[in-house]
Amino acid sequence: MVSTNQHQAPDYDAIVIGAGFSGLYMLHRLREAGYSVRVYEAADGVGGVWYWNRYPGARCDSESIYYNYTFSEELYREWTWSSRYPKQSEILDYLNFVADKFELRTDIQFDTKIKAAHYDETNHKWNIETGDGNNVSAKYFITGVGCLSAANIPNIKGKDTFTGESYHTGHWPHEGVDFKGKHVGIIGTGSSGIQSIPVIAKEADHLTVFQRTPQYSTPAKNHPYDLETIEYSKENFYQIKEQMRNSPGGIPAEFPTQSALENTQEERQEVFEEAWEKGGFYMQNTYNDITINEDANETLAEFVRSKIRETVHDQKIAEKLMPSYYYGTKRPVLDTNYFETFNRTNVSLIDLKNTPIHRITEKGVQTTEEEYELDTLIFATGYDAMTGPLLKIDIRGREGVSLKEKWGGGAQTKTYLGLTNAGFPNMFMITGPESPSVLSNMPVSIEQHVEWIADCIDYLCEHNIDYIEATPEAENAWSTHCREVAEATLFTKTESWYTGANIEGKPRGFLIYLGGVGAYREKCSEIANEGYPGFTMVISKKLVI
Ligand code: N01
Repeated sequence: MVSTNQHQAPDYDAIVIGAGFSGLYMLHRLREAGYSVRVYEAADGVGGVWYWNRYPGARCDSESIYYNYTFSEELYREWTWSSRYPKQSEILDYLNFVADKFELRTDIQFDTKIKAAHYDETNHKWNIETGDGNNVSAKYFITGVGCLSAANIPNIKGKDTFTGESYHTGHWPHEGVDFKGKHVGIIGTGSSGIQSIPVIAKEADHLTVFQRTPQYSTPAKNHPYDLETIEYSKENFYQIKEQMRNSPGGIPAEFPTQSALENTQEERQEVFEEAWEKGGFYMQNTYNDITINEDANETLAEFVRSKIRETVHDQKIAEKLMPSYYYGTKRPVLDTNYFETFNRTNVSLIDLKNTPIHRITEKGVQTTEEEYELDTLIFATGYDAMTGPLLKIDIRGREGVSLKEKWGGGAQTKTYLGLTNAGFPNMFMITGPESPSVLSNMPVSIEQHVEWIADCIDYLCEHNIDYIEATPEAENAWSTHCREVAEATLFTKTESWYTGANIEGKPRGFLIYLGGVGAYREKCSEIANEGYPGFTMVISKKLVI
């Protein structure tokens, strides 16, 4: 039970959970404005998901020069990325560099999980209980817990009986894993599986890939940066920053204006080939209707399938790798030699759609057809996304109602702008459900949220406001808008972690705002500039708006 410290001033102005991209910048921004802030972090270092995701081949799919903070030109100029896509260790080095440069560690308590956060209506403060039983309070409670930090290990029968080593990609041992001479199995072919499979295959004696859904993956075409690119990005800092902030996905890109169906087959082939050659996320940016029109989508889907057929020598294996869902409606994957890996003699592919896993045994994985004996079993099985990390904490707002109850375990998740919740005064979520979050370049979305929250807190302090809280009406309207935008696309027609379908028993819902980073920023700014319509603000029980 969180202690209430009746009639006492809070210990801090703000408490932030998490020391990843979100928490670090939130701390810096509020501290610079003179607020007292305490950050709590479960790990023993900064980095958030980049602290934990140390699996072989882990890299970010956003290009390095765009995958960083832009709040400080000095910081941007001081840091130089080595290659087009940053590897996990380099991102972690970057975040450590940021923490050192802005002397952030003094206000971060590491090795500390947050167990509960309860709102105290009498004193307008949040009482926080840490995992080790300590209590602390703050006027503002801010979550920077990430969207993909609650690891999912599916409840496969017998999963605890396996006697070999087993790991989840999102909780990889710091010392690494030695695969030499080992028979390794991996369950899952999302981004984590597809990045790690080619690397593990090179080291292991044998690798067995257990695939449930084949993926459209495109080559990342990673390469070391040349001096020219680095210099260009630094010299054009402001221009790049503006492009990122106002683009649909948080990355400078020209938005296509043409439908795939307006081109002939030959013309499309040329457009797709060009995008394929560039590598990265250019495929879905080839035409303006890839994610909204089934026929347009199929042209691209078939192009990628033809690439898989070309790459994989054994056509029986290629057929098993053939994806059939709408392209892009599961998170697009970038790879380095993924399909090529299935040409190796030490790699086997098990199609779980034909022969599902029956159980995990002491020795390995038993499908309906065969038992595969393994020394090491890897779960590349993803995350309880968006709501999972928040619902792991006992967060309670007004009248003791928990976030879990309010969101109906996820089924009735509603937020205002993905930033706030009715019934949870002075609580802010960085990249919460119903914001662009995972369908954007995360640092750009994180910066926008941090800046909006900091400006909002400034406003509250300047006007002596005790608390701000979203109205149920504003929340309903925002949620409806999010749903309508999503339903006009193909995203909601595919079962994915975007819809919650990857977690047994999780209610379905599409909790990402698809209107684009630029449009979303405009909407949030408009609300701030107009004095926060959609919120109630109270000074000592006197309603101000
Ligand atoms: O997880 P996923 P991930 N039996 O959920 C399978 C970000 N990220 O960790 O598709 C058998 O995508 C599941 O199968 P299915 C990125 O946003 C970014 O790979 O549900 N299989 C799927 O194949 C990404 O999208 C980067 O049928 C089971 C896999 O496990 C997100 O994190 C790198 C199963 C899970 O794929 C998550 O990626 C890594 C079961 N019971 C991650 N349960 C970069 O930027 C699940 N699966 C590079």
